[in-house]
Amino acid sequence: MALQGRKPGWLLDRILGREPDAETAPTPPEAPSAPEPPPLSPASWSEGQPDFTPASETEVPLAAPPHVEEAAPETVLAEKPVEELAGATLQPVAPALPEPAAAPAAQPSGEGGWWRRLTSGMRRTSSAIGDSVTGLFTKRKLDRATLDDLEDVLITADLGVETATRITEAVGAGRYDREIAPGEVKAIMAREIERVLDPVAVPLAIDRSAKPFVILTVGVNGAGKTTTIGKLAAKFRRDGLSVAIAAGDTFRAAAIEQLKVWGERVGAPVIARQQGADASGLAFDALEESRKAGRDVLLIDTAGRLQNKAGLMAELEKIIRVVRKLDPAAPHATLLVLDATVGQNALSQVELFGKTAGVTGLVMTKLDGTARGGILVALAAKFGLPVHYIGVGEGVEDLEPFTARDFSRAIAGLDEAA
Ligand SMILES: Nc1nc2c(ncn2[C@@H]2O[C@H](COP(=O)(O)OP(=O)(O)OP(=O)(O)O)[C@@H](O)[C@H]2O)c(=O)[nH]1
Ligand SMILES: [Mg+2]
Repeated sequence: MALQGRKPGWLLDRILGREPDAETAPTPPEAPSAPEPPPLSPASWSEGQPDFTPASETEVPLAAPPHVEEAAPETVLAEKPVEELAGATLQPVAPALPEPAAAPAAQPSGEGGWWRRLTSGMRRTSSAIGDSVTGLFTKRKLDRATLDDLEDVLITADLGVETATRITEAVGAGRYDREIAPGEVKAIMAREIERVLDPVAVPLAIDRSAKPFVILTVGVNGAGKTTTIGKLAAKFRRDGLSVAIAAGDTFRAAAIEQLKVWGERVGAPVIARQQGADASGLAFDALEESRKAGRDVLLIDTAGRLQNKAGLMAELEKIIRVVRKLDPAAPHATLLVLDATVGQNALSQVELFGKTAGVTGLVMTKLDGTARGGILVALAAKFGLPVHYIGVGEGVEDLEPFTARDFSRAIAGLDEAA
């Protein structure tokens, strides 16, 4: 998978906490080719039609807006039936944006901050497997018992039975009664995992002719949808795309505010209604408005919902139905945002969101803070859905295109992307 301006192994370096060197460090993204419009003018928000002029790219911050926990949408829905709230008028984004709470600065190195959390976080996944392998295979001849232990380690690490068996068989093939170095086992493991991940490591391709290319994000509460939208909007802006964001999580006022902060920071207009408005109506208006404005991309946020709550899942279907009235091809991408820390529950999330929302691809977040990164392998083996990005921190830069090779080697506990 091609990564713009990045050498092989840079992500592995980052995941494993190594200082990026001249060979592997990511190069800064190229500036958009189109000339930058003037910065967002707060005055424009108070006029009838807000001027959604993007801010300068250099103003993109490295800290994340806060996530404010509030009542789950289900509770709010019970208080305010959606029908009563439909037809609310479109609200321009208010100019006064709350100051975000102090968030970790995105620095490529140094003490503390996200870099250290990322390192120790992803290490939990790699050492859960890598350390066990080292323990199992150091100065020991290969026999059935060792292979059974290896299989147990891999299953416990959320890789899934199928892949665990496949790896165990590959390690055992022709090596019984021989000593095998832990490094050799890890290399076989990485190779087998890469085989599983390779078909799903598919970049999210934006069709610029769609105008806008509509991306719907779905997922359970707290998975990282809103944060991922902010990170994606920043990425697209850096690629020179004109981006709008629809604040489709209309259940919580804090959710709308959170998105507005992101929009302001990344230079993307946020189309919002007041709390409690009908999400599908908002999505329709946002698409219409983005189309008129000639936007390249429209990112639609949605409220978090449990995959087994039929009423809330039906609301997602409604959003999709309604945007299709304007553009039968929309949403062009439906991204399921998955929190890696939930482990096995991710399987049911993919299954149920897949059925209801027609998920076209996955983004896995919070890989920086869990030992359960192996679940991505189980998901790839079971569903084969494209994995577009991984979230490795809360900052705007902490979203990486998913690459099978680096991820496989990190999981296997190898520290070289050779
Ligand atoms: N460490 C880490 N934190 C993340 C990542 N992505 C998101 N978060 C954090 O996870 C929390 C929830 O993120 P949100 O983006 O608000 O999640 P959401 O899915 O929009 O949540 P709801 O709107 O409640 O459904 C926030 O504190 C984010 O900063 C990630 O990749 N790594
Ligand atoms: Mg949200």
